[in-house]
Amino acid sequence: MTEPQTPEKKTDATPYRSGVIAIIGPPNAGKSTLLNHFLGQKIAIVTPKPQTTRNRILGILNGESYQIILLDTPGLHKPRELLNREMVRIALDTLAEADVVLFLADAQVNKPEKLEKLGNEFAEYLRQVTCPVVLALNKVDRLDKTQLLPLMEWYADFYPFAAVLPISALHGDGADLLVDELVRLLPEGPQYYPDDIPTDATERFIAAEIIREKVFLLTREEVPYSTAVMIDSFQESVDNRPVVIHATILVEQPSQKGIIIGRKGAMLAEIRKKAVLEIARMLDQRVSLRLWVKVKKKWTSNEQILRELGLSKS
Ligand SMILES: Nc1nc2c(ncn2[C@@H]2O[C@H](COP(=O)(O)OP(=O)(O)OP(=O)(O)O)[C@@H](O)[C@H]2O)c(=O)[nH]1
Ligand SMILES: [Mg+2]
Repeated sequence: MTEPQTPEKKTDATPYRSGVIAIIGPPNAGKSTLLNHFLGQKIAIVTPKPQTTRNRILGILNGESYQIILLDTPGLHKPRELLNREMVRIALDTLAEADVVLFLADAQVNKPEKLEKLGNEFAEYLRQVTCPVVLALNKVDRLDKTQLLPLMEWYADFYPFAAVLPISALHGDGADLLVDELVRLLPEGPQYYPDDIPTDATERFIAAEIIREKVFLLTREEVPYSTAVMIDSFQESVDNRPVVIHATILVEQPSQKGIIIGRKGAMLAEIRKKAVLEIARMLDQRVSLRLWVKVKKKWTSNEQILRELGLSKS
C-alpha cells in the first residue's frame, strides 16, 4: 500500500523575495498593458500608437512571499527630438536600478528582416545589462501557434535570456508563470512598500496622463506627439463637491491648437468628456475638468518644460 499523499506544506523556510523589475522593450510592445494587468488596475495609459509612455511608471505587486517593484518605461527607439532622447534615457536609466530586466517584445514581429533590425538595435541596449533578463513574447493571442516555436528559437540564439515565455498582457495568458519566473530570479529582501500602495504616481500625474491618452486616441499623425498636458490646479473635494481640475494641453503649432479644439470646440469637448469619466472613476469622486489649449513653439526641445513634465534630469 502506498502512503496517502499529503499536500506540500508551505514552511517558514520560503524566503521573502523583493526587488526591481524594469520592463523594457520597443514602443507598442504592451509594456503598460502588462503593468496594468499585474496591478489589476489602470495606472499607466495605453494606446495603439507607439511612444505613448514618456515617464518611468512604478507599480508594486505583492504576493505572500514577494514584493515586485515594476518599472514601466518608454519604448526604446531611435530618438531625434530632445523629448525622445529623454524618453530613451529614462528607459535606459532603469537598467542600472533593476534586479531583473523584463524584456517585452511583440510576438507579431516575426519576419526575418524585422527581427534582424530589432536585434541590431537591442543588442546595443542589452550589452549594458549585467542582471538576468527574462523575455516575454507578448500578444500571442494574435499568433498562430506554429509561429511561436521558431520565434522562441530566434530569441534564444539572440541573447542568453534567463527564461523565454509567451504571454498575452491583454488577456493575462501566461502572466502567472511569468510572475513565478521573475520572483525566482529576485534576491531575498525586505518588503519595501506597504501592502496597499499600488504606485508612487500622484493622482495629479495620472490625471494628466489620462487627458493625454484621450488626445492620443482622438488625434492623428504628428498631433499626439506634439502634445503634452500640464495640470494647472487640482483642488480636492470639499463638502462632497467635485474635485476641480484645471489643465493645459500644450501643442507646438497654431494649426494643432485648431485640431485639438475642433469645429465649434467639438474635439476638446470629446477629450474632456472621456477624460472626466475616467478620472472620476480613478478618484471615485465627481470631477469638474476645465481644459485650455496653448501653443508653445518647440516645447519638445525646451528643457524647462521637459523638466516640468518630469522628463529632464538636469
Ligand atoms: N492583441 C493584443 N494586444 C495587446 C496586447 N498587449 C497590448 N496590446 C495592445 O498593444 C497596444 C500597445 O500597448 P501599450 O501597453 O500601450 O504598449 P507599450 O509597450 O506600453 O507602448 P509605449 O508606451 O508606446 O512604449 C495597445 O493597443 C494594447 O491594447 C496583447 O497581449 N494582445
Ligand atoms: Mg507604455
